Amino acid sequence: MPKGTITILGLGAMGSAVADRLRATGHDTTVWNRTPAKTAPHRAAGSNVASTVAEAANASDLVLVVLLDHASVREHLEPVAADLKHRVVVNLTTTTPNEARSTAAWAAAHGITYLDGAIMAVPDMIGRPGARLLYSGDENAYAIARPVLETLGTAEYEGTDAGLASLKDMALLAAMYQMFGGVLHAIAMMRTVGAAPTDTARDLVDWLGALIPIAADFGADVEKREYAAPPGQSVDFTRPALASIITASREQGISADFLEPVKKHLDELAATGRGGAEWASVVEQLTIE
Ligand code: FVH
Repeated sequence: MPKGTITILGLGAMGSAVADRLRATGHDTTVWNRTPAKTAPHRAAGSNVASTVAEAANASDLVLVVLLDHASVREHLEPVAADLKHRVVVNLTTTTPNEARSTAAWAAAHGITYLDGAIMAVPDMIGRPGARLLYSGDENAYAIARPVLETLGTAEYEGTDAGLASLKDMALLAAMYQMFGGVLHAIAMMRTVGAAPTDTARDLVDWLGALIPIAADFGADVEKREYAAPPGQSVDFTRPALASIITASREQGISADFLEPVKKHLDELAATGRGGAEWASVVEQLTIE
């Protein structure tokens, strides 16, 4: 458990939620933000305010970084590498796996104990049930920081490869954006006949909620690479269904841009003699050689 104050670099929506939670759980905090005005409510609530990144780094054995992106992290950490030496840095900023690995390598070269993090939550969820945070990188850093990190939400350690937390974050977000893209497509279709988006949204919550457990079946089939249909729906069954949805979308004046890539992959499977396989076998099309 780190002694003394905990430093938070970055007081945007997420950094502020992290600082609020740490204070609420009895931690002494030191904060820094590029735009100093954002530190005022934190000072009023009891945080120490550092006027430079170096001052913030030197205040604590544990430094949490909650900046916008990889570039802003490196821009602000590199000049203070010497100040961060022997400290634990947990980077909660969203980055790609390779950016995380690059920062981990940079940190290791400067004697900094580095853990990469990914936040599967919005700011309001921090410290509440449902907040899930993923970590990967230095095991020792995780062991030291864990009691503090567990106050933010469920903490899950993914492994020593610093890119793993980010990879899972990106994979789950990829699924989320595709799903919500589909939600918006459905709302757009129904709006063409005057259906209230809120009504369509209600239908979608029921529909998608009932179907989402099928993801577990897909996972099991892909794990075994067994794509028997039935019980799964075949490529040959799914292609015309998707073709009809694309046609219906266009007839309503709605672009099929979100749907066409899936149809393209199914067409390719059918064209190469794999139309009888379960359509989850499309996963094998996604690996770029
Ligand atoms: N908010 C959310 O729902 C998501 C949930 C999942 C994880 N993300 C990631 O968390 C990182 C921080 O996001 P945020 O919500 O705090 O973002 P903002 O409110 O926009 O605040 C951004 C902070 O970063 C500072 N900043 C931006 N560019 C720079 C820079 N070049 N140098 C120094 N600081 C920079 C910004 O400072 P300022 O504009 O107030 O001066 C804010 O402190 C992020 O990776 C999300 O993907 C949140």
